[in-house]
Amino acid sequence: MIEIKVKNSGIVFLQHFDDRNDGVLTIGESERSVPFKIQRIYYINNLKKRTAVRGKHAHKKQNQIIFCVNGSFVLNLDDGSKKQSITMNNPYMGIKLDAMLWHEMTDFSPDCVILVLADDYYDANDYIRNYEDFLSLVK
Ligand code: T46
Repeated sequence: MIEIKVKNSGIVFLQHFDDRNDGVLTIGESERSVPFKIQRIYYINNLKKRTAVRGKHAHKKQNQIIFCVNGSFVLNLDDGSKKQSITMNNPYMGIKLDAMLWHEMTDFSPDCVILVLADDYYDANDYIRNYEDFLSLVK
């Protein structure tokens, strides 16, 4: 069981039904198992290079939950004081990326599929992409 050590994060588990050889059905409900109203979803696939790096930013206001629905990757979290790396390989477990949490995704398996649920529409101004700016804002 993973213990979240950084601030502005947490774990969400999704209910799922295992039909054995017929597959697994997984459910997330807005404002129920997903602790906000879902305004946007996006997914990332075709991660051909294990050495790819994604993320490297924090959000000013937006809250999200990130899942690895297939394969694996490493989620690197940094709240400005503590850092934590989580191997994402459980499709039923989401990690909360609340506002003001620096996150980077690395070490992608070729079959990795990432799903993200967000509580707002895309807004380029919500991103903090400079790490020094993040450190001064998070204090
Ligand atoms: C995050 C991590 C986990 C849009 O136009 N609309 C969108 O909703 C998103 C998510 C992205 N974009 C555009 C912006 C960029 O031109 O897609 C391009 C790639 O986005 P970015 O470089 O931000 O991708 P990642 O993987 O570094 O970050 C993404 C999310 O953007 C970010 O919010 O928290 O996944």
